[in-house]
Amino acid sequence: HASALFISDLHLTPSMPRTAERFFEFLEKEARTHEALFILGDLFEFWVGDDAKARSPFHLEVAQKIKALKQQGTKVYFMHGNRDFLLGEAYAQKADMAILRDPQVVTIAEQTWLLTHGDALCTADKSYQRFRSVVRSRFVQKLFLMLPTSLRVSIASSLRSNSTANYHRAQRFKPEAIQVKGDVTITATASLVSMTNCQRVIHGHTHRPGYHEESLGGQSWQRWVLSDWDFDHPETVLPKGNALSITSTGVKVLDLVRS
Ligand code: OKV
Ligand code: MN
Repeated sequence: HASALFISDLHLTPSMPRTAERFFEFLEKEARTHEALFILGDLFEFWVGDDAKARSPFHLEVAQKIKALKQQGTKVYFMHGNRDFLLGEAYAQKADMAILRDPQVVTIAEQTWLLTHGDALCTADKSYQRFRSVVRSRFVQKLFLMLPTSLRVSIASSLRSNSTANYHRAQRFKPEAIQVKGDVTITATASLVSMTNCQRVIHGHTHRPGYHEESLGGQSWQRWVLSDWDFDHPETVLPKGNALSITSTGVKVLDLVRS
């Protein structure tokens, strides 16, 4: 592609209508001017199977709006995040988007870019990586999808409330400098860079938007981190959300709050 946009971590749910509205506006404005849109995971806050969402008007609307962008000429790619990893071909077809493997190397404006959601790089968080290897195993996913929808929904909500409680316990009283468990590690990034031979990395997941020039051993790379989106809680958190734009003229971060 000659130009592309990258976003991640919108965490869409029907209970966050303003974030969804900003996404729809983004699809009609910013995304239209690029050849491709890459959604690098956690488009949705949770996902327990395409069948469970088939009758939800919210998820149908999101699919229709993404499909409309494709019909305007922008290709849409989706990579799974740690929350919506069960999003399957049925929903992807409704939205007319192609599912990408994590990691994936793509060529944009004559340069190669390494795309990943980012959770697999958070190797300091051993308990998360244990959880990940269980729920992302093919076999476990197959079994989970055989359960009745109502049971899947209740397993999911108890896992989520558990994880929120653990998070708050772990983060309590800790200065920001030592909250490192939730960030990607240099060693995991270095091994991905060397495995793929690609020195420009784009990911989300950590909710720590930024740009980093890093190196380890003889290797160096550049790393762009996408922001999470939140336009629903203006009283407690400032609205946030960004997109990375790559065109023949360069790389630009679009602040979706100020535009
Ligand atoms: C996604 C996360 C909930 C983190 C469960 C097997 C199991 C799949 C699942 C259930 C949960 C996804 C699919 C969700 C991510 C959480 C809590 C923390 C840190 C099984 C296969 F357990 F039964 F074996 N799930 N959902 N978390 O609600 O979307 O990523 S989820
Ligand atoms: Mn994530």
